[in-house]
Amino acid sequence: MVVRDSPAPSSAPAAQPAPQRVPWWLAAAVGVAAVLAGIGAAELVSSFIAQNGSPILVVGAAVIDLVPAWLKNAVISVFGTNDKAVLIISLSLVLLVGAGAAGVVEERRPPWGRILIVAGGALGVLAALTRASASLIDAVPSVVAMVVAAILLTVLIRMLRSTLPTRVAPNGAVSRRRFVTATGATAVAGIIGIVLGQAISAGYRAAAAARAAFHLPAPAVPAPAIPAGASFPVKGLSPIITPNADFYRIDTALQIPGIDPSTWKLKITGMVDNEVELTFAQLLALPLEESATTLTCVSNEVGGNLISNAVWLGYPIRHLLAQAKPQADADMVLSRSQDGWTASTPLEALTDGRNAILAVGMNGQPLPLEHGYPVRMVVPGLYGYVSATKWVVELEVTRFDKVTSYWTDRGWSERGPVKLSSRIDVPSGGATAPAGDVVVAGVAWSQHVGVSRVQVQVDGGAWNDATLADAISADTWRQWKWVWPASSGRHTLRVRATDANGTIQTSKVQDVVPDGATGLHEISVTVG
Ligand SMILES: Nc1nc2c(c(=O)[nH]1)N[C@H]1C(S)=C(S)[C@@H](COP(=O)(O)O)O[C@H]1N2
Ligand SMILES: [Mo]
Repeated sequence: MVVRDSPAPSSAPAAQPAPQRVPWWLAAAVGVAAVLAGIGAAELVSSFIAQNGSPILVVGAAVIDLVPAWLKNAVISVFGTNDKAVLIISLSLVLLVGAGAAGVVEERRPPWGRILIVAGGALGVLAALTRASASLIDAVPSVVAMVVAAILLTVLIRMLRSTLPTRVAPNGAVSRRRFVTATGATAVAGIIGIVLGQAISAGYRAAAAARAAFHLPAPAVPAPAIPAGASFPVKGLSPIITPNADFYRIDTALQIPGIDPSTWKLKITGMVDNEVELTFAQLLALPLEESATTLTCVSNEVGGNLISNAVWLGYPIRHLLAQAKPQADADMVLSRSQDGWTASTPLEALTDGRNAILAVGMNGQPLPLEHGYPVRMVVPGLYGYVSATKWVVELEVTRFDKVTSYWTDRGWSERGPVKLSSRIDVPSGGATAPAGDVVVAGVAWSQHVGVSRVQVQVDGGAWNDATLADAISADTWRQWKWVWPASSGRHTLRVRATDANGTIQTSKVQDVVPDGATGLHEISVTVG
């Protein structure tokens, strides 16, 4: 067999330009522009929904945690208090070099540039999720950065290739100018996003720093010890005190208000003889009291989890109102938060001796930012929308027939006393259990009235009395449990509570609108 060279093409295209390569620095510029845009998008997203998830800051924080002590000390001894700036600049350089590399690699060997970007995004996700008290949402900005950067990288590299001359388009399918404009615009948009995102989050970050440096004063009146018998050791049962990180959160704040406690003030205005003004320092100097109160959202469905219990530290609002001297015909207090949200609370609920407080502490911690730092209201017995104003800055004493509040303007009831209710926590709905004794347990509440009895019903049969855990007070929920001699098959469990006045929880089903849901919580369990 004879091996020969392939024959020369008989008719070589005459005007075929020599194949050209894209200059590496243009591909690198695309990488940088795409990554800047990704980070810009992420910083914007972070400033609205996940302030603790800014990719720059989470990666920076992770690096601080990871660098060995000797290196940290060396940096501090050379750069002093500029160490954070050195860190951010070094990280930015690494990021830009990596971004440039991603551009070059994507142009030469797609999809490896995109893979590099995904790997970078994964590092951001990892850094975000391994922070202390991280939540899943903190990963969102890094995912946004990764997706935006990968898409723009693909698009811009394709555009860059199309600027090369071909036989059909000797000057390239896309003009150089269009490519340069697109890449430049991408980079500029990214930089604007980063600057804007940082600016929007600045207040939040300052408040977070102030909170971190703040030590709660000791209570003048400590909460009575939680009775040992207030908790049943049942797995899956809601803990009697909800840890701050698990406490439900409801508000209209697109961005958590970042309040500087040194400029915070509470004003008591409106139908009062004496307007009162109180600074944070003045509030902290008052004899603060601790009390456990269970907060509930009016939007809590039967069996829902928009309810949590905490030990709050604060100052009774009735004392401040006594100083302000409400006029005789006033019947409501319109509390206003720093971001303009309002709640209308019956004046009586703030003066009748219950533990209605201006809270500064939650379970031994300063109020978390999302729960109202530096100061919020906590009023036992009323749903949050008419009482629990977070980031509170003003109490306007007024009348129900003169003004309305944020949610009452939107179809919710003027009055919002918490309704007697109960919930089954274990077994969880749809669970399977072995036949025999099955522990059924949950919580029941009727804040400011108290719960006196809880009963469980199987398949519509007789009501069985559950054992009640000790009450902390009438203002908190109460655990209950019942041992169910379960037989094989599919069963329905229902729970109902009775309040301290002897009123039995109604089985009548009502939606959450306009003043809270009613009905009995029911689950089905397969025993077998
Ligand atoms: N400033 C402000 N305070 C607010 C709200 C709000 O939207 N803005 N929502 C209220 C509602 S509806 C409830 S149920 C409680 C929830 O408090 P939490 O998020 O600390 O659980 O806060 C109340 N305080
Ligand atoms: Mo609520």
